[in-house]
Amino acid sequence: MFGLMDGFLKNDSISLQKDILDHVEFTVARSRFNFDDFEAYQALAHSVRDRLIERWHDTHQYFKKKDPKRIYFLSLEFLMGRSLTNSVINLGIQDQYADALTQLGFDFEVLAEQEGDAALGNGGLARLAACQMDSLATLDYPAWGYGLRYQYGLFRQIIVDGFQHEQPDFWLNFGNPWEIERVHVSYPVKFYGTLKEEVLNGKKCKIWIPGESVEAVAYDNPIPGYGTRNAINLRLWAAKPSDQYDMESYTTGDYINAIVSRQKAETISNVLYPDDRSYQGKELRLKQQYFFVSASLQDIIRRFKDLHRNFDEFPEKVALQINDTHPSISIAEVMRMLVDEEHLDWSKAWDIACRIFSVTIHAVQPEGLEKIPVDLLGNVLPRHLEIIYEINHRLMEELKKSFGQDYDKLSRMSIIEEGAVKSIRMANLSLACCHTVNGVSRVHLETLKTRVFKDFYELWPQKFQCKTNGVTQRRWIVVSNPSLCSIISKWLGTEAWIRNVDLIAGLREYAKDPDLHTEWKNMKRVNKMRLAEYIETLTSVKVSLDAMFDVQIKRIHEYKRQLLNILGIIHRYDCIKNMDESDKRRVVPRVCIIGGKAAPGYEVAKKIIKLCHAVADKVNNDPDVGDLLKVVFIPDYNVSVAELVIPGSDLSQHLSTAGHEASGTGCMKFLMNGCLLLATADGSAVEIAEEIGAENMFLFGAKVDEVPALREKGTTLKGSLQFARVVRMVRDGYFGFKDYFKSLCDNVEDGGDFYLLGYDFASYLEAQAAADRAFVDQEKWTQMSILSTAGSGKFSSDRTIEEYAEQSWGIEPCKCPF
Ligand code: 26Q
Repeated sequence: MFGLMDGFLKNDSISLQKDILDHVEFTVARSRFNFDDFEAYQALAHSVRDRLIERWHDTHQYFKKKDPKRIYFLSLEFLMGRSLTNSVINLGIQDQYADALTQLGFDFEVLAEQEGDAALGNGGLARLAACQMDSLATLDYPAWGYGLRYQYGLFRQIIVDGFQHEQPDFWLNFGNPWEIERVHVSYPVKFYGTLKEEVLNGKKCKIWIPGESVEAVAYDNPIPGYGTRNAINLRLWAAKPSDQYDMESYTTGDYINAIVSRQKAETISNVLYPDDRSYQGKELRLKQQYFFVSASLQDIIRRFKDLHRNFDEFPEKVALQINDTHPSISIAEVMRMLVDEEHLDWSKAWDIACRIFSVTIHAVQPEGLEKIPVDLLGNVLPRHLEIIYEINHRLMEELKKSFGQDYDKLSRMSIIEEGAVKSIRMANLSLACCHTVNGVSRVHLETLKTRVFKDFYELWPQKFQCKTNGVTQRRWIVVSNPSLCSIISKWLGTEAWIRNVDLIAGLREYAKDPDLHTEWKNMKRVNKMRLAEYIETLTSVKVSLDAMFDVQIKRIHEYKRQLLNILGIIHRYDCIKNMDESDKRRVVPRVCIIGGKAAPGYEVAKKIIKLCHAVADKVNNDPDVGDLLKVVFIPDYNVSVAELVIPGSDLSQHLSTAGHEASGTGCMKFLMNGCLLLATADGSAVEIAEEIGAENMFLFGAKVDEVPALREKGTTLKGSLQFARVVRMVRDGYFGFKDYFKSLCDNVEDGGDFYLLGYDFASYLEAQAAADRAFVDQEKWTQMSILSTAGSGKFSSDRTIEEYAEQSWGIEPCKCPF
């Protein structure tokens, strides 16, 4: 057992140097006298990986010994970004590594830039999963993450002539030092086939005879906690051809075709689906969902059976969290495993399923909830379809007891949706089974209760819980804004806030302190300088550091209203054009930064990106405007771009039409970094206003409960004259591409303006004007900025995870003692 107690590897800077050089020579296979930055990064990453593995082994051995109830977090997406800096910080050996590298003639930060992003997710939901893994590890919870190891992550966005193009993300091409391939941890996953009726122990039952088997191979990704030795596991499954399958084809001599068809198995984990609801009902998507769910559940049940025989104990040892309805086929799979394989009674199995599952919904609109056509499910997973029918039959019987013959209600609550395409409502399946249904902000939960799942809420009010999202301060302050991190620790006199973020409220006391103001402004300026350099390298636009850096970075979507932002920019431009020189002197200079990806099939979103470029072209090249206004589109927005942009922002925009953003988590990252928010009263912004005081942000626009009535009024609602004027400029071809932009203009005028841009425009401009006025008074601005950071404590994923642990999962920390 040598090394177990103290850790086998040494962490002083001399040992680290030796270790890095060994990895250069033996892992990367380069001469230790001649290697470049990328090779140095690889060697460094392997040296960090060794240390991660050490803790991860200890943690899992300890979990095994203690056998606590574990939480299994199932998600089709994890947006981890880069791992290097985060790992060395969480391991607590950042300074030692920095020293070791300096002595080898390298710079830690330069090497960190060599790493590509792990982008196995689309946006909010996926980054939330990553933040929650960090919190689970840091808070010592016995947790596992399960997902898919896509070979291609989210597409790379390139911009050609202002238009978005998509390119594949070959993220594994140069190897991935952060994962451990586990060829011996693999499970067969079955698809297709037929059902056969048989009599077993005098009972009629259905036997599934699958038609295809694909092997799921585990890739483990250690997730280190901060300030603890615990490192938990994110297990991602890759599809490999199964050896059990198709031996027949070899013996029949069709060797070449047999090999080719084997290779097809791998397509299951090939590519991440971009978030586009029009992809619903696709066979490959369903196969991805079932593939990772089936492998994960086999793994979980195997682990349970290592120590237990009786499934009565299962709910005491296992909690399953499903991240949106994407993994909800797991409910049918648990039933299949318990009934068909473990031979439990249906009612016993259902009781177990109801005690282990909880779900978090991230959608607001009923249209955002997944449906799977019955024909598709029946073909790919015939036994699961039958199980879902049985669950539904029993649900309907139960509902009849409460609602009698109210067939409208019964059909709304049914798991089966009748209609042109008969479908399975995955959300209703989740609601029928899960003991807890979580919303991601207070307003979101309210919408779920009163609109989306009204019937279910009336029946089972106790299931509905609010778990307002949070993000991890480790990634979003400590890793991405080290200067702010030092300032906070210095003024609080402790680093304890990194694990206990409530302490950050202590900064309020110094919100007016001139010395803190000086340090705060310097920090912001240095971060802005870094961002300005990045902007210039990428777009050749030079920006002034005295300007307000005004940022909107997130997925491009109509409801997020990047178009409102651009129309606001056009208004600002129009005003500047009509000013004389003395008026111009009073203008607060702005750099308007927009970034984000549009789903490849989402035409409107792609037009918005083009409009942004068209406006930027005009504005940035207009000598009348100069430094008063610059417009920048940052291409290929991802986690590491966010880490650079957020610390360098003054103002950030969150413009969703009220009632459309379930929570929003970007705003929390800006808040922590002391950027002021300009936002609608939507999602988590409502709770942010409560924490920091509405007077410290710029709120505008229609409220959640006003929106339906405003929509009723439809086209009779006209926007202001100012709105008409800016839309007219686009219509008239002031920015070119007149025909191409016509439909964007139609949507917000004749088309009914579903997202209420016209209605909110005047109030938006007022909020923008208020931001300008505040920026002029730099002392006031800095004070608001400090109060934003100081009020961000609630929005840590540590708080969210503690709420989940106590209120949904019933788990306790399990801290590795050595
Ligand atoms: C669905 C079907 C087929 C293919 C893809 C999808 C798909 C994929 C991803 C549908 C939705 C998503 C992602 C949704 C998402 O990110 N939602 C966001 O979740 C955040 C975390 O809770 C919230 O803060 C955001 O408000 C919410 O939009």
